[in-house]
Amino acid sequence: MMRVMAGVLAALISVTLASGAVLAAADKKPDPADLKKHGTTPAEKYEPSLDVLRDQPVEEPGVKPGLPTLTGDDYQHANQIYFQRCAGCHGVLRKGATGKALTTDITREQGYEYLRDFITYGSPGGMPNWGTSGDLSEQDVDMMARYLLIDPPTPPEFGMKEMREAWKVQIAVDQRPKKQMNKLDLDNLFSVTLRDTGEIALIDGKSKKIVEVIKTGYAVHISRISASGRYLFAIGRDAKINLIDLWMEHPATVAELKIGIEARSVETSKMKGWEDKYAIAGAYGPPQYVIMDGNTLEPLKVVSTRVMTVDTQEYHPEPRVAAIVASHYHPEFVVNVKETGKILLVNYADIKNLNVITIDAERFLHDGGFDSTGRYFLVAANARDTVAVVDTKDRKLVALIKTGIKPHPGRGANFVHPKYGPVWATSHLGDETISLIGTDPEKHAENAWKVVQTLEGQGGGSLFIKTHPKSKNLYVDTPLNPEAELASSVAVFDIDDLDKEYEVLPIGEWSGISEGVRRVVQGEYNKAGDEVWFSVWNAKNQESAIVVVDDKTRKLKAVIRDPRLVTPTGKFNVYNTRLDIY
Ligand code: DHE
Repeated sequence: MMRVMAGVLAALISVTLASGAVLAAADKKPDPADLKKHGTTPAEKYEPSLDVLRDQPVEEPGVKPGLPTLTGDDYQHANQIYFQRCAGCHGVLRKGATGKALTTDITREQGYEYLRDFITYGSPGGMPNWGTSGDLSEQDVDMMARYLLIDPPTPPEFGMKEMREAWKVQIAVDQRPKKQMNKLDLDNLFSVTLRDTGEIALIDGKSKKIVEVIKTGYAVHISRISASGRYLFAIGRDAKINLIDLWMEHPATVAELKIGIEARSVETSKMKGWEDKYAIAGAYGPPQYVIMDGNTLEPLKVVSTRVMTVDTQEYHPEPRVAAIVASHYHPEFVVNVKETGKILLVNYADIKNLNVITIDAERFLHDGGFDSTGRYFLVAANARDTVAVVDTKDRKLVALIKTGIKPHPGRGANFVHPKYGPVWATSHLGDETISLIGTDPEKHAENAWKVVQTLEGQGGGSLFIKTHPKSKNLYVDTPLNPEAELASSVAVFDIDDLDKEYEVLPIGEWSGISEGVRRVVQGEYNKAGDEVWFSVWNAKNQESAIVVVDDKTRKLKAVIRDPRLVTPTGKFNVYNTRLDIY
């Protein structure tokens, strides 16, 4: 998109802001205390970026007296910046999420200068300093301040009609193999997201060779495996799901569906008797989840998540669907709705008469996983520094537990603490701590659903924590830490002696790659639980790698370097993912 030159812009503003309410309010200035440079911390930066909605063309607003005019490329460009940088916190409709509401009744009251200064300098409340950090140019800041004075465009809907048009079955069920046609050790296969090429790589756990690279949606977020281990589901940010049949001689996509415009989560039915029957995916936009046939992806039911929030009980127009897991106790999916703070137990036994239990938890639910028994689901309400616990057997909320700042567990890590018994752990984006939460209400009732110990790791900016039932190590990554050394290494704790200082593994250095920040992200175990794999995640035009660590010795075991390994992020071992082992 073309950017407008500064001089032209200045002229435009003076014309368009020449009269009316906007100018009258423009002398209202932010508190001087707010006008200092605030750090753009990893926790502040880690917000949804609506990269796909960003690229949807939007209708230009008409010219209104007293309001700025943004037309053509400028308007589309401002809209793109908004969806990429701002909508994650302030909402697509600008009605607020973790950030404040920016509807025009508010912004016009604040006025152009106030908005411009706020965007430039940020605020102690968590608004990044987009201008002084250099992330947005002066022209961009100016354009955004004017954009916020104009009514927001309405994001597109994506209903059953659009889904059915997008649905493709490349290979019908009766044309697919009746048994596994390849010699792959499927249980020890890893599905690796190649984020910036819109692909996944299937890597053999033993030889560590890429056996297949498969085209997918844009920037796949996660892969999940059907209960039988045959089908792999990958969901792109563009809400496109690929159903991949691992039994084919060369595993490939057998069906595709797009369930919305932006999405992050997909899961398949795991209850005994319902294996592989259904799949579900949740969208960030439009706010909805979709139940599909597990073998063909045929969309069967679309359900909106637009309801009241748990706290103020006000209507939320765009609550995004975050993590989804499949219950092992009932034919149910556990659907976590971010902005409303509600956890939905969606029963798939009778899709026509859909039974949904709504559990009030806490707002801004994001990611989480089961405890070691598979009964309790623990999920981070990250902007509220809380972990919510749901009993998927008795179908109710068990606890809301305060943790460190902005917990981000991935699926979390389960192990037996030498003193407190079974615990589930999360690291944090906003501080260096690791919270260990007791998970055994039967034999360790006094410790259950409490933070029993807090460890100190390398620093904030952690995304994922990992161990394995056979391991004595607890690995904590810090890929979003601003210090390059911390971003490219992991801390390992000894589970038998958690008071001992952690050891630092310089994974980035071990990769042998010298260029780039070499962010080390998301440990994932092999099936045997004796190796842990880390992504060394560089920019698209730089080399990336996967580093394999010998879990017993904590020494380097192998480095996977391959020109096809572009921006590897998440890795999903078939066996561990399908059985929820983490
Ligand atoms: Fe993720 C899990 C959303 C940024 C890699 N991420 C999840 C889940 C959600 C989510 C809702 C849980 C899915 C589930 O369990 O069903 N992620 C978001 C965002 O909204 C956010 C903050 C910004 C965005 O616009 O997407 C975001 N995520 C990232 C990244 O920057 C990462 C590191 C690289 C990338 O792909 O963009 C990233 N997210 C991952 C991974 C998982 C994940 C690898 C699964 C981890 C696991 O072990 O289960």
